[in-house]
Amino acid sequence: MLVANRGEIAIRIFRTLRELGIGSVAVYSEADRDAVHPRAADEAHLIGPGPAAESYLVGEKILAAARQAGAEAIHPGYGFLAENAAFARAVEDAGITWIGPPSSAIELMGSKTEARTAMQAAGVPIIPGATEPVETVAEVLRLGAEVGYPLIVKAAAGGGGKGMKLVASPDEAERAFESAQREGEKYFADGRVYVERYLEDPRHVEVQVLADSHGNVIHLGERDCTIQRRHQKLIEETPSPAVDAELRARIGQIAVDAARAAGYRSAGTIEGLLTADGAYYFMEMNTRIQVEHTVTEEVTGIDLVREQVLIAAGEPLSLRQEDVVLRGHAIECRINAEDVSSGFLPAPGRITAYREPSGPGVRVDSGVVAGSEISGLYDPMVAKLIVRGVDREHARMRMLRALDEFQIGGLPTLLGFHRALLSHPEFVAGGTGHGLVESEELAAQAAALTKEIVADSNYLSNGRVRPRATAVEVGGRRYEVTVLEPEPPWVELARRRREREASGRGGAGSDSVVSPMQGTVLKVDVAEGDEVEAGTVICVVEAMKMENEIAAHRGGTVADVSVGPGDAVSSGQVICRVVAVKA
Ligand code: MV4
Repeated sequence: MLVANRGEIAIRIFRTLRELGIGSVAVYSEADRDAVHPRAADEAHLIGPGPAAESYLVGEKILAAARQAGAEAIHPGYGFLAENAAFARAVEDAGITWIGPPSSAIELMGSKTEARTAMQAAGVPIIPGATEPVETVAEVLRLGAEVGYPLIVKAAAGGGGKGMKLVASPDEAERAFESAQREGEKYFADGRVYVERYLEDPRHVEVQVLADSHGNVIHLGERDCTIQRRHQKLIEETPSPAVDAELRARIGQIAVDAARAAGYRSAGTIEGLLTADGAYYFMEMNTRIQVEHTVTEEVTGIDLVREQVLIAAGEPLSLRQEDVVLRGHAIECRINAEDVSSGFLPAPGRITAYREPSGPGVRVDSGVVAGSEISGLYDPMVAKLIVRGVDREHARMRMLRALDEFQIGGLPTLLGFHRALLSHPEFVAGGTGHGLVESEELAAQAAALTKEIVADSNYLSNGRVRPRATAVEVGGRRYEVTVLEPEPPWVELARRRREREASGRGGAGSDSVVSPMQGTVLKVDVAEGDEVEAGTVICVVEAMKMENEIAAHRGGTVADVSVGPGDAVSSGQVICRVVAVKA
């Protein structure tokens, strides 16, 4: 199976393919030659030449790589070609299995107005407003009179918030209408727009669905993605703090009805708005695996990518609705390389230090290592940090712990921002956080909680430190201190050479006794000048809680004992010499 994507999601998919025993094919752009994802697949194909920014978007080149690799299927991941109906059709026409929904469902959901029409016909509640594109300002005004203000004008080809304009009162209709048209034209090459009633302070609640080719459709509960910045999700959680079992069953049924009406197959997401009074409206359907699918996996125990693959292979769903059990609470933080202090500007660059958190309930989906370059060509997401806990508060505290463990040096990230956000009373209370993400207060908190990870060789090299005595003055008082500074790489090389020479490897008749392992000397049984035989115990070294006797390798006189009880010894380190007694 070829994965037409990069970074963390490509690696995420390769993992499942390995578990399924399916061979994997990566594609990579020239900019991604040193990236991790090509190394994570069984084989990798360069897509080029051409602008690297576009590589993963050129369907022809992806198909050529698939033919060259003999791939039988293509998984698109998210973004790039994932919701391109023409590409999905081209894949199927090439006799290659598309790991995703039918192209007809992608097409239907790609048009927000056609989707609204189809959903309304299926009895799925839609946000009050137009189901056809609105062609004149007069029509906007007529809808305003009908459903009331405020209104919102949205691009018909849009989604994810691009080309959205608020109309607070009739006098704003013309500007909003024209501006939304221009943005639709600019972003989607489609200037058609439509109008909805604007809902105040809603929650973004989306429902995960799975549909197989045998007519089975189930839902896996909801995700709450209310906390966003400029329509970019920053944090997602499940269950939603605003959804109880009864509401879950209701919105779950709405999502299943929506998927059925779309003739859906594969994993998909119904995005909806939930108002404070409990009304739930269909907003759009994402016909792909989403970034935040992980939180659903954590509480259901279901591998959504595995389900996608099995569904595409014609298998029935691995479980029925009544078998779905939601356990605990999961939260995902998107760790982007962005600078909060400059208004979340992407901050591409090289990661000089990198250590991921782990431990109970922690999952990191990432596509980088120390030394990786975050390119300005693609999304600046470095990693997704996902935690699960028994309940929301447990998951929240666990996330704070994991954020604290995460070390990323060399570029600014959202680690500090997320620590501030998760500590904020509004998040603790499970509120909608309207305006919070953009607030000065949170930016200041984020700055205070941002730890500078020095780009040192501790993480890039061997992690060894060496002591250096120095003096510091604190408040005018002098202290003699020992600082532990990262050992430069050449120290290790020099040590190895010394040890090689000392142990006399390559030189016959060596008289050195060396420690075969790294450990701590417990006792030394000989003194300089002692006569020993081959096999006499020289010392005892403790390693991994086991005592190891180090014996003389020949008979002779002990000389140059260089260790004592309590000393640390490294593997290959000389302990003493046994000088042969002259005949
Ligand atoms: C809306 C809305 C209010 N009324 N539509 C659409 C894309 C998504 N990123 C946010 N969208 C919204 N559509 C109507 N008719 C408010 C938003 C919205 C939002 C919704 C829930 C949670 C956070 C939000 C942040 C910005 C905008």
